[in-house]
This record gives sequence, structure tokens and C-alpha cells, in this order.
Amino acid sequence: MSAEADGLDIPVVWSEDCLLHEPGGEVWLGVQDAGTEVPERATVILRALRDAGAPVLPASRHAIADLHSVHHPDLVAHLASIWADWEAGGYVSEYGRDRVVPYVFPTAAMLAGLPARVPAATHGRVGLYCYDTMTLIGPGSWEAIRAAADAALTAAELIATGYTATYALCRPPGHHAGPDGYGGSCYLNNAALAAEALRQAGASRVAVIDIDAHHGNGTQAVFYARPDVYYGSVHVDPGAGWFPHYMGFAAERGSGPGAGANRNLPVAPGTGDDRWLAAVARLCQDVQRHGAEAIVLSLGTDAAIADPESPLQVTAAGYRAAGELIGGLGPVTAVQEGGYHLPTLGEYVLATLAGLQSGQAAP
Ligand code: SP5
Ligand code: ZN
Repeated sequence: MSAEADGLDIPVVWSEDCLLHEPGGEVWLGVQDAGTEVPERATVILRALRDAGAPVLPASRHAIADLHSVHHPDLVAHLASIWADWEAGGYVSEYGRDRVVPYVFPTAAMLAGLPARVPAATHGRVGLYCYDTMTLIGPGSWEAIRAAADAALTAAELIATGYTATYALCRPPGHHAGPDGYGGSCYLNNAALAAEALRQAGASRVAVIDIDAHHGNGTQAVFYARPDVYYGSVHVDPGAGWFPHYMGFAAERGSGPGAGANRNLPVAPGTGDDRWLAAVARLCQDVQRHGAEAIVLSLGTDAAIADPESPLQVTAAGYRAAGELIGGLGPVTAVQEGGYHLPTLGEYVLATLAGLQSGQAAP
């Protein structure tokens, strides 16, 4: 049975609030560029999945406390309030800064062993939580950030009601956001929240498989010392010069009780279907060995040939094949991460979900 012929049954969990985040670009190397993490990403994906027959379900509102399963309450409170503080501080009206962007970061090199204090000035404080200059906050950002987290939590909770696959159309994405910091166009870690929700719904072991073109440093950080949630990622090699630069190397295998439950498979720029799918298959073997009862798929489609943010060369057929492999592992909650080439984005997401459906239908 093919989803292309017979329709996609996987529910799409969605909130219109995800369109309210308008980062207005990214500051890269000191210059503000247009940026690629735009609201139209979500509308083209939604259109493609609706056209394929997928049912669309509303994201249900969750308590702020539910976000603390993954994130420090101070980060959540900061994200919820920083835009109001920024406006009240005159950064827009007096200084012409129409988005929140930090300029000082409390790196280890600056602190020299001292603890990071919470700065008195709002423009100092923003660097305590944000680790780059590409992840801007504007007037509607918090509503979208919260709605994306709601979508991921709802999609995970639907698994307990009998769905074997669900999809959260999250925007902004999440896998670069860690327990107490954000960056890489991500604010809250939607996939990690979904994994925690699956644990709380009774799965004793959960696996996150991350096929976004970039390493999900935030998800890795959340689960690095834990044996109950496996994290495995195939991504463009940070050692070859790619974001997130500081993490995502093969030697990172987990720590303490989590030793062995983290796997990074960096691939060279230019990697296409064959070597990328071999890495996905290796992650699937890991997941079977780990004994996960539920899977979260961090579904970034920026490994696509035409994507402007990565040098990988994976076809839509490659993503479909990845979906088939992952669908064979058990119940899957797919969570949207990156993917920036608007003309092909919908086709790639649909191909992956069709693969998941087909992999789950196979005997
Ligand atoms: C969720 C996700 O995919 N985040 C990726 C963030 C990676 N951003 C790196 C941006 C580097 C500067 N962008 C230059 C674009 C040139 N086309
Ligand atoms: Zn990415």
C-alpha cells in the first residue's frame, strides 16, 4: 500500500500560532541576512500533507510546567517574557533594534571559572540564554514557540490512544535547544519534549533518531547521561566545518549511566542516498539493540539536494526509504525540524511520512 496512491493516514498535529514567529532574518558574521526559517515553511508542508489526504488535528494547550520536563524553568520564563522586556526597555523605540539579538556571551573563556551571574541589563541578559546571533526573537515568537511544543507533546500523547505514527508540524524547530539555552533557529526542544511525554505515557525506553542535516546538539545534551532515552543522529560532519561546529562528533557516546546510548554518524559534505541510508540503517540497528518501545523522529529535510543550509545530497526517494526503515522499528512520533527549500520541502516531508506508513504496514 502506498500513501501516494491511497492517502496518508498519519495525523498532522498543527497550530496556526506556529506562523506568528517572524524572526526577520539572522545575524550571520555581523550582518543581518534574510534568513531561511520563515513562516512559509509551515504553510507549504501543511498544503502538501493536506493534499495527500492527511487528517489535521489541533495541538492541545499544555501547562508551562510540562515544558520543565526538558528545560530549566529560567529558560522557559525568559522566552515567555523577553519580548515584553525588550520593548519596555526601549530597544525598539529608542535604539531601533526590532528583534532580540545578544552581543555578549558568558563563555568559559570569559568567566574564568566564576559562575555566570544574571546581568542587570536586558541586553546583557539575553546572552545568558542564547548561544548564537542567528536565533532572533520578535513580537509573536513566544506564541509560536509554545505552540510548537504543544504540537510535539500532543503528537506524542496521541500514540497512547492507538495511533502507530503521528507527525507534529513544529515551527520553530527544536533540536538545537538544550536544557538551559537556545540557538540554531531553535528555542524549546520539541523532539525532546515528545520523548519525555512518551516516557511518561509508559514507554520504559525511547529512542530519538535525528535525520536533520545538522547535529541535534540540544537533544544530545538533554539525554547525554541517560540510559532510558537513546539519541542517534546522521548529519553533515562538524569536523568538515559545519554548524553546530562544537558538537556532533563520533566520539560523543554518552556519559555515566548514558554511556553507549548516544550515537553520532557524521557524513561528508556531498553525501547522497547510499551512504546516508547506510547511516540511517545503522541507527535503526542501534535502536533495536537499545530496546526502545517508542521512537521520536527528528525530521529535518535539510539534507535535501536543493536545500540552502546544507551540502548533503539526499533525494526524496532517499527520505522515503529512511521512513520505511524507521517505520519498521515501532510506533513513531515525527517532529518537524529543519528543511528550507520551499519548492521541494512539502514533497520531502510527504515522502518521509509515506515511507513511515509503508514501513509500518509491511509484515
Ligand atoms: C533546525 C536547523 O536546521 N537549524 C540549522 C541552523 C544552521 N544555521 C547555520 C546558518 C549558517 C549561516 N547561514 C548561511 C546561509 C547561506 N545560504
Ligand atoms: Zn538542520
